[in-house]
Amino acid sequence: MTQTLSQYLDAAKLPISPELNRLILAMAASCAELSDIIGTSSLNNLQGALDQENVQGEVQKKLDVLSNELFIQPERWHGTVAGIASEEMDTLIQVDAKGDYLLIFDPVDGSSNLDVNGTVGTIFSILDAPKTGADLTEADFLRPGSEQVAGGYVLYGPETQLVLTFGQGVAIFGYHRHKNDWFLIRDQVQIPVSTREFAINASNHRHWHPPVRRYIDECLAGKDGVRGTDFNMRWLASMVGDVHRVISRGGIFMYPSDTRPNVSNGKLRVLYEANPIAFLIEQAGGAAINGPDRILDQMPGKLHQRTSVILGSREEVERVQSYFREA
Ligand code: AHM
Ligand code: MG
Repeated sequence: MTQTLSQYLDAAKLPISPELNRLILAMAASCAELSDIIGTSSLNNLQGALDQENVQGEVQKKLDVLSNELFIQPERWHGTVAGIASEEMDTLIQVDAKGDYLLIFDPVDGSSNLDVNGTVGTIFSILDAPKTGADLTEADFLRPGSEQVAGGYVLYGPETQLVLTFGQGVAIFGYHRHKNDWFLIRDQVQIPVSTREFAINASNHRHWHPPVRRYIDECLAGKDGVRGTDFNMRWLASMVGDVHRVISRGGIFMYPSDTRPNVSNGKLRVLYEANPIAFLIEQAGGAAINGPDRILDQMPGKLHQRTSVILGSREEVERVQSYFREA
């Protein structure tokens, strides 16, 4: 077998502190635990919804809550984490005043897939904690995605994989259950610059803004339209799954804002989903925008802020961006 995650993190080329190294290993170990829980969830009666909603008014699944409880256990982080913000919690929690980092996550993304045994994932983002010694506030988490020190996701698919960046390229690791360890699968992953594959929830077509409609209609017209070539479509309703396909073989993924009142700022969240995924996509040579602008330049206004998301193979993302700028 190739390099383990731990060996990869120890390699001198990475600009990471011993604390960040420990934090990433703790995150990988926590996700391996969650992978086992998800992998036996029907057998253990952990499928289905709870009779409660999260702060964003979304019905919570049993596994949304259980996974969140798993990740917020302070002893997991060995003193490396000062505070946590999660998609499943109303507000931040303080963990360890001496911790160097802020940890932000969506514990189970794509949780509508749980009941059909479809792909889900954990998405995480890491920021430097403020060094003031004062209690953390929401404002400490409200920083542009370009300031992330690490970002990644774990995909619970046929194989459990960790996709990780520290701002020096993207590496993919596979979890080997019997060896209880993570092994490097690919390093310096690059997304093909061009693609003929798009991912969007097409049932929202009538709600889309004109630049999105123009782009997708041109793809659908295929050989007979202005693009002069046929496109393929995929949609898993699991951002991690759809993004993993884009990272693996190229493509464009879109969850744009639209005219529905609850999607006027998009559906996906800046801190838990858009920022870490945009960080990975850019590090793999792709592009990630909210329409006219780069996702990583956005200054979030609140913890649960949403954003429009368009990302993937550079040529297609730039084409959509030009449609937004023309509009
Ligand atoms: P979640 O964090 O509540 O699971 O919502 C995010 C998910 C993404 O994984 C996915 O891309 C999107 O919601 C699917 O939404 P839709 O059901 O509208 O197609
Ligand atoms: Mg999510």
